[in-house]
Amino acid sequence: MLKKFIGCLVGVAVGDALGSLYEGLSSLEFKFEEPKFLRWTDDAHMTIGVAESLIEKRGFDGDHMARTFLKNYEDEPWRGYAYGPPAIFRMIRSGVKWEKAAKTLFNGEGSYGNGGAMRVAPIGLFYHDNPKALREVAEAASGITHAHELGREGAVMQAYAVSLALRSGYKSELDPNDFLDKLIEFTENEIYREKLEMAKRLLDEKSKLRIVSELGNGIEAYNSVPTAIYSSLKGGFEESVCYAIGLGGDTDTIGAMTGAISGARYGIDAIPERWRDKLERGKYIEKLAEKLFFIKVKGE
Ligand code: R7I
Ligand code: MG
Ligand code: MG
Repeated sequence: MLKKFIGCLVGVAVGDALGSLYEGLSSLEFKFEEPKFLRWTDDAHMTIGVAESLIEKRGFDGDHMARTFLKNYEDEPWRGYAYGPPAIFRMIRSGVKWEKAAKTLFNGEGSYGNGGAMRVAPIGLFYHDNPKALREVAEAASGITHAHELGREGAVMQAYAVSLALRSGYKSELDPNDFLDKLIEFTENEIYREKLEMAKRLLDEKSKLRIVSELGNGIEAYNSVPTAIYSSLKGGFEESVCYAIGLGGDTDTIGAMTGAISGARYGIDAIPERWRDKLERGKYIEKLAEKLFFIKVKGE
């Protein structure tokens, strides 16, 4: 279990860093090259914020998590944040309540970008044994920046996928059909249900273009979370993350979310050493995963 916690958070950072080298390419242009150094972006940066806040507060505290995001962003604003989160951080900095800020974006509907889902892995780990709490906390934590139902549901689906992957091989192996069925059962949104049902039908599909056209590879949560869930079924850690990045589009985020699920499924030993050795702040990320594990599982 400890190795799976560590694999999950390191998986986010490795997937993000590898994917960030190919952002915006189409799946046809992809040719993988070994990087010299793995520097991650906002996806891992915000995942670190979620983990730091869960650890410090021994669970979810929205006000504290919002302030942690703000602090991390102000320390390193150059990490490739999109439009929404920095706009919200500025509002919070100027005194707007964190519960209100996200609802003012995109004509008052809130964002359906994948920023809530890309950072949710620590919540999937921490609430892995309580699906009801997992849903509530994933919704509330993504709601700090992503108020739109499709943004929040993307975070719930990604967190639940992480929790299922974490529990696999512990009580049972992970069967792809069964894994997707559990996610379909858990979702409360028709768009995610349809995408996950499509993912089931495409389990043996060879064409990446078909996967991109049916599941998507974009910045919207519903065009990237089902794609990452699907990609995590494409082999071991390395195969699934390379598959995800090879789809093109929002590669850092789809890579990060695939890395979270596959890392939770296979554990840290399955992540190639040549990537772990080059990972920016790798030891710190491992330490966060350990702390999360000891608080959760050992009550320390
Ligand atoms: O979701 P978010 O944090 O972006 C995450 C992405 C990842 O790929 C990261 O790696 C990083 O590169 O950014 O940021 P948001 O600004 O909330 O959402 C992303 C984009 O989705 C927005 O800038 C919009 O283009 C689009 N978007 C919407 N467009 C119209 N209406 C999100 N919500 C809406 C909407 O309601
Ligand atoms: Mg990014
Ligand atoms: Mg991205």
